[in-house]
Amino acid sequence: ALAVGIDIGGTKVSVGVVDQEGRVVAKSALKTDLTVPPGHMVARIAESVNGMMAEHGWNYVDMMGIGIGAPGPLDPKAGKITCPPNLPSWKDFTLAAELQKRLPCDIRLENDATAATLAEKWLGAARETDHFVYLTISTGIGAGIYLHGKLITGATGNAGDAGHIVVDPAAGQCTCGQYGCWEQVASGTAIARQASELRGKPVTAKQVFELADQGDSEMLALVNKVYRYVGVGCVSLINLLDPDMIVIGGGVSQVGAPLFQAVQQYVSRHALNPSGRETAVVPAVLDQDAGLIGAAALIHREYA
Ligand code: ADP
Ligand code: BMX
Ligand code: ZN
Repeated sequence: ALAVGIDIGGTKVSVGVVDQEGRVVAKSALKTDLTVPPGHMVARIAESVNGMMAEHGWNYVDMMGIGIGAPGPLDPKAGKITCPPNLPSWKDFTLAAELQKRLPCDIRLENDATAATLAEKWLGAARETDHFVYLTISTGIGAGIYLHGKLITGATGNAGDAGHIVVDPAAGQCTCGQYGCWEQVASGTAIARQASELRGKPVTAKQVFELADQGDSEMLALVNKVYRYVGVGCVSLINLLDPDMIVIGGGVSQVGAPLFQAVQQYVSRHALNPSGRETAVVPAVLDQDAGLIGAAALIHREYA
């Protein structure tokens, strides 16, 4: 049996078909275009899904459903994005209903990081643990919380919006209105913004890490500051939730070993350590597909 997974982010949308074992059997990507109304993005997404199905000779009878992971805040029951600070034009957008008009199949919606959490538990780094936090460092920062063998989604389905915990009140204002949110200082967007300010011209997050690697001292200082901020946020999550493991995915996690070493070291030094707790900080095994497989897992897996 197959399911469609749709992972909507602030930068890109991944669309794919995933089988019952979690294998991605078809996949394509779109750029998130904030200059067009969300209805246009939905049309592009539907076109991509329908194109993929036609190409493989699948029809909707073959599909158990469509799972969507999207940035929040959102209303999973109503299938609606409510007031996303990073997708301002998507305010009160009835995403599931709009997609339903074009894709005749059951649709489930959850936060993108929440969906990716399911995938890492199912097939990824957290298979063996019942207590972990999944973190995406991407356009923003999002988290999913899995404790006592259960996904924790909260009263409205929005638990884990960790990008908006404050790590430095002296830092600038976040899209949510607070000052010094985690994603305001350590997301991919924040890394690019800080570097661009320093250089007086556009610099991407990927370039920041490349320049730092080549010995650029200004970019190296920025990278180290970002690693420390990632560590600071992880320590707060560990002290609050007592997970065995923090799994990190999202575009920025592609930096790899230097990020994981720096954050692990910060966590080992600073997280409270009752009865020998040592929380591992590890990469998402499903890497850049965690969100996509997680979206499909909303259909394939029991989670609520
Ligand atoms: P989305 O937020 O749409 O889910 P991604 O998970 O790809 O998308 O995250 C996008 C962010 O990741 C952007 O800020 C981008 O600059 C950054 N990014 C992408 N590739 C890399 C890389 N190789 N190294 C560091 N940052 C990266
Ligand atoms: C933001 C928030 C979260 C989301 C996280 C990662 C918005 C639009 N979304 O903190 O709900 O999980 O970003 O989203 O404010 P991504 O687009 O970076 O993958
Ligand atoms: Zn914020």
